[in-house]
Amino acid sequence: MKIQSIELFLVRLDLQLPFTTSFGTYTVLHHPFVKITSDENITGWGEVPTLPNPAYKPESDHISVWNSLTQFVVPSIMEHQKNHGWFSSVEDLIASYSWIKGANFAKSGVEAAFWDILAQQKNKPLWKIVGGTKRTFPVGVSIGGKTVNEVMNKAEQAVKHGYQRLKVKVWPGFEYDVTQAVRSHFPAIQLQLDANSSYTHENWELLKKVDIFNLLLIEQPLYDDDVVFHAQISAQLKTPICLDESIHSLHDTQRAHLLWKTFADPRKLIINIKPPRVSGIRESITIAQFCKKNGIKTWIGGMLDSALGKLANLHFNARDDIDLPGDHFSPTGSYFKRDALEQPPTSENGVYTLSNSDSYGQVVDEVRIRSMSADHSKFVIG
Ligand code: OSB
Ligand code: MG
Repeated sequence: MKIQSIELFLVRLDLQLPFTTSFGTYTVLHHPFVKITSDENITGWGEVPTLPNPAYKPESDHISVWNSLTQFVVPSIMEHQKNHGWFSSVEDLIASYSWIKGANFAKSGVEAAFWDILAQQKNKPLWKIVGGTKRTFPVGVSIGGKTVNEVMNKAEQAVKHGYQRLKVKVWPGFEYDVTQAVRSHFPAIQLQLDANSSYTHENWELLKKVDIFNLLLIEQPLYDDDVVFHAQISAQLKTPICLDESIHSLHDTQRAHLLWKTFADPRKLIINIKPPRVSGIRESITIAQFCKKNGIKTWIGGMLDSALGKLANLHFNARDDIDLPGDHFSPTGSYFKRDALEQPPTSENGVYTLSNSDSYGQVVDEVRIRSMSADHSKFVIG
């Protein structure tokens, strides 16, 4: 594929309801969108689901991602295009910027746009291009509320919409009452918790109190850069531990597997694969394959993505090495007052069915994206 131009848009997204995690409450997000135009005049789009600050992880905020894209990632791609004339594959694209350490979120945006073009060139839905086989699968929702009441309201809405899996945000001191309330109202629901790295050596044992609630998993209780201590505490909990923040690559996944084999039990390790956190779809495929081979369960987590990012994740979910329900949307539908696509993907009773149309299954309306953008940059070859 020959790349003619790469454009970046900084899309403003206003949340319908505030979203609270252990690291703060969000009301407005700015997501970098990448548009690649090929020499056949096919345009591919990718979203980077950033947060307003790096409280979740380093380089997950839109300011870092915009810098990485404009200063390093996009210039490296343009340089390769000038020197080599084309890109023979996704691997070739990745090789053009692999010298850059980190910047996974930024890299994932250009990779997503590239996959979108590949799917359009082949007139196939994205899920077939990324190796998917199942068109229909259950999805869940993530609930971030400041109080037990707020969480219960969102949980009730979600269950009314037919969702069968809930993920609830917790932090030290806000774990027992909220989990007990959700579990006693919905005894049969698939329930998981996400601590977003808010517990320490001093207080993680608070989680032993929620170990009795028949949970699917507890996500990232300890430090965002840790794998070792997570393996250590896994041996003392019945509930599987799921890693989010601390997994950036296949190598991190392999390290986690080795540690769980040594200190705990690999059946109690789950990986939340977020393509943007691991630099894109290509690395996500490798991780999913490794996990399947080694008995580690996986699922596709969201990052308050707009409809475009959610669609990318849903297409990836078609792979048979993805085991658990992924994050769909807010309990009531799109997270945003105005979404980046006209038709945010909806699920029927908590079950999603992928489209058979080309690529994402929906054409990106550039006029809409431009009208929602706070910034725009264009890079052209030649
Ligand atoms: O840890 O999974 C997380 C949102 C922002 C940052 C981190 C996380 C989340 C979510 C939202 O849980 C899930 C979703 O998009 O549906
Ligand atoms: Mg998480």
